[in-house]
Amino acid sequence: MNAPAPKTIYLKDYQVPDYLIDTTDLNVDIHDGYTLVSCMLALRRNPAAKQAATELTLQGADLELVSLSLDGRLLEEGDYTFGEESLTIFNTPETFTLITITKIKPESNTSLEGLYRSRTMYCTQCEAEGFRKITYYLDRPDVMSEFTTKVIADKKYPVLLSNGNLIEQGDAGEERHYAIWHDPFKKPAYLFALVAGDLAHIEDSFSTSSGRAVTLRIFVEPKDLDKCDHAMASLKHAMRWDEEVYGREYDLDIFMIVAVDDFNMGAMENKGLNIFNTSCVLAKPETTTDVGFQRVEGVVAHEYFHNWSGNRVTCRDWFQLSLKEGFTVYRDSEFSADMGSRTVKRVEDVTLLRTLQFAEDAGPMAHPIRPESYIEISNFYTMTVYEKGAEVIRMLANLLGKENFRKGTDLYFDRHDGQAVTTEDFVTALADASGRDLSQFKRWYSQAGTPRLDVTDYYDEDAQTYSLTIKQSCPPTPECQNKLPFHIPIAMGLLGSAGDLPLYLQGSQPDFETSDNTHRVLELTDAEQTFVFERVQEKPVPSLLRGFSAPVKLNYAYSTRDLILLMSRDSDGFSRWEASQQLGLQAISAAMAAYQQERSLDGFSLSAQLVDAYRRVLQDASLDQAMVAYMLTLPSEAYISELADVIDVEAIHYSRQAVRKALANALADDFTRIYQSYDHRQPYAATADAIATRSLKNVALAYLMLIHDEGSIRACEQQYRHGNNMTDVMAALTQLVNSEAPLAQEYSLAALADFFGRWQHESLVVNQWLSVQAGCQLPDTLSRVRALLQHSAYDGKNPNKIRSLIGAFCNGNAINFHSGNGEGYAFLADQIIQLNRQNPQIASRLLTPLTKWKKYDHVRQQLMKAQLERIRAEPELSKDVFEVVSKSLA
Ligand code: B3K
Ligand code: ZN
Repeated sequence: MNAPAPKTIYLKDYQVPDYLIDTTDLNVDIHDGYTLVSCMLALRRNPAAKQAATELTLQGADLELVSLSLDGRLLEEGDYTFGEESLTIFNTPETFTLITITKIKPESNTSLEGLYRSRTMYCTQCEAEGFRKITYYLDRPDVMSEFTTKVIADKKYPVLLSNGNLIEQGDAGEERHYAIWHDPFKKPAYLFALVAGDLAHIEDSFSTSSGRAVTLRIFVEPKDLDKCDHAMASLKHAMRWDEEVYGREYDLDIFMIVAVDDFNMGAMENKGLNIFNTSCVLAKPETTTDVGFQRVEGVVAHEYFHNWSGNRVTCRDWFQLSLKEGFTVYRDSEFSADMGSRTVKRVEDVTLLRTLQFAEDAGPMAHPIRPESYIEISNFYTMTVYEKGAEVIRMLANLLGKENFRKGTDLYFDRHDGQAVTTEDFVTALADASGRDLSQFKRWYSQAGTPRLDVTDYYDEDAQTYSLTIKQSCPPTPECQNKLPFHIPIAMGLLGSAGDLPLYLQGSQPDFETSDNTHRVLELTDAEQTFVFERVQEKPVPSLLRGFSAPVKLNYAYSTRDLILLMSRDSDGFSRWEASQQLGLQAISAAMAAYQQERSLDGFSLSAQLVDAYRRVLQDASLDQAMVAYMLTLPSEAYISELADVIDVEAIHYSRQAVRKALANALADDFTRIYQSYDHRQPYAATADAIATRSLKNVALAYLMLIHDEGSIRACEQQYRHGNNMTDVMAALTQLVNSEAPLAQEYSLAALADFFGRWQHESLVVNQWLSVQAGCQLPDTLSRVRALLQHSAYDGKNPNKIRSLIGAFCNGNAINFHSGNGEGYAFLADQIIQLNRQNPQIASRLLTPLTKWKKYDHVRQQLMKAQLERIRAEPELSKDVFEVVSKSLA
């Protein structure tokens, strides 16, 4: 008989907890092979509960109960009962003390949730529901308690950490010791953390704006001590920024980060003790790319910012996840924009959103940023909750303006400090502080799907008016067929032949006081609205959705000439980039049409006006080099696929390649000039400027490598061999690995062997080596991936290795993963079946590319579906995998 389908949890069923836990006293006694957890809870009936409860149900999973006592009385059979993942105690009084002793086995915990062992250390991951794997508890975010934690372990683990401040430490018998930590701030169990290990640390200090001294420590394995400086600098920048921009100060005497090699995601914001994936904390130029440096800065800031947006004010239930995640992503994104280039950061965020989040919104797992239901909450740490959630906050910030948004967040933090609240509470605080009516805006929280804007225009030469008619619609999603209109801010301007035109919008005042009146935000609230501009002396080209002011798809029939004007003249940097992407798409579409008609793409060429326009970008000294690099980078295969109704894998791949080759040939001189003027001996710096110049130079190299001339291939090999930083080394290696030219192939084999020989002891560098091979676009990559699974460098239990090899192949290598015979799909299903029991979260994440099966041709659909069905038929499917597979097949 099949096991019953796992239960769905609904937002509408939310009820306050029956009991509250005032204090939690934990005693975690770590031994080789097992850990004893004694947990003393001071419980009290919740005055807000509808009825006075007389029993208490605690959550617990994979625990061995050793003993249970209530107010000093040992409980016996009959006093309590076990549920599937719970323990219910009968006849519970108004207030009482409960002591549970449980035994757990961190060494055999492969799910990496709860307390587990990673290499030589013990560490925890409790969000969302991992604390129940440590002890029986009211494991829900609206139960906030004051924690005191005693950690006891052998002295071979000299570092013993938990949340809050250290209040005592000492010996605990032969070769053992203890440390007691107390966290004065009430918190939900998901923010609990504990670490025991042989760790080294760097230390610094920070003086808060009110003059309090905070000790900052980053703990790592001793071999990694030379890779912590960037994270420390980022942390201090983030602490200062949060004071300046949000008025938020840090609140404990110490802030700690611990780097762990086996970690399911990037990092975790546990109160005062952030635990990080090594990939998001360690960085040095020789081992880490520019993207890696930026990721460390962003993630360190993100986790730090959670101290207010997430910890001091937390979520009432997991449906409110975007309350803390969307807001915190918005905060970290603005921080990164302030640290580097605002336009560049915007382009990067939008690129991510429009490929991965838009695809999620159009697939079987689509959900609003505040979902209505889930089977496994781990499946809802999604691009939608995080990235679209951040876009929703960005729209609010822009609608309110800087001052009112700050008033709103101040009110939110003051009003709800120490509470577990809802997204509704957040919007209410913003509305109250600004006086704005945000009731229609709230639909962004409850309606899934990417709205589409269809824009038409009309220029009346006689009346000198220009009308923009904007229609909004939103495709149906699994849980909602008919959407009500959204409140959509559309930032815009009008371009004439000499640049931006002044805007005289009918019915509203021109703004010459705070601006030059060439930019404004239209607020679309109806299904269709017309905006009329007066005193327009020539037919303008509309610049729409500047800065990507809303997470929507915009359709306006731009001509190539319009786009070239926008790309070269728009005052908004984002719009210039967007125009470059539209132009790229037009060229790729032309190539796709030829490919689909079985015409050869050899010698495919581009119009002279397009080539000239790109050349002007390359020669425009006023532009940020990073923007030039992005404008010269064609839309990715993933983005083109997202836009397609039916994804034609080969047509997309070969057409994009053909356009790239055409650009390479047409602009070879400019690319050569850029490449050769770069001084490879300059010392590495992770500044925005240095990153920008490097990225443009490496874009130039990538184009030059498509020409297959010996000079470029040799230059690439030289860059691999002599590059003084990992960005340049990886850029060169990637080009060698992906080039069809025989000489490059020869170099690539030598370089791959050399690279591994040089870096085999640096796990994070080996991950890059795995990824570059898994991402190889040439034939036969799957065999190489299979061989790498057996390589000593691979570890099938380590999420970073799994992502670097299997993830990189299945998500970043469409032409090979989607190979027509379906072997890529079968390969992925094999991996998921194997991971299902070992690490359900990772297994479920890996499923994503198969869930998109409906977007492919009939043959691929059948092949993908067959693999999903094969997974579904597996016995003992985890809730995580079950939910994604069953929704995909529904
Ligand atoms: N809050 C954590 C994510 C936890 C994921 C649990 N499956 C990291 C972050 O978003 O900051
Ligand atoms: Zn977060």
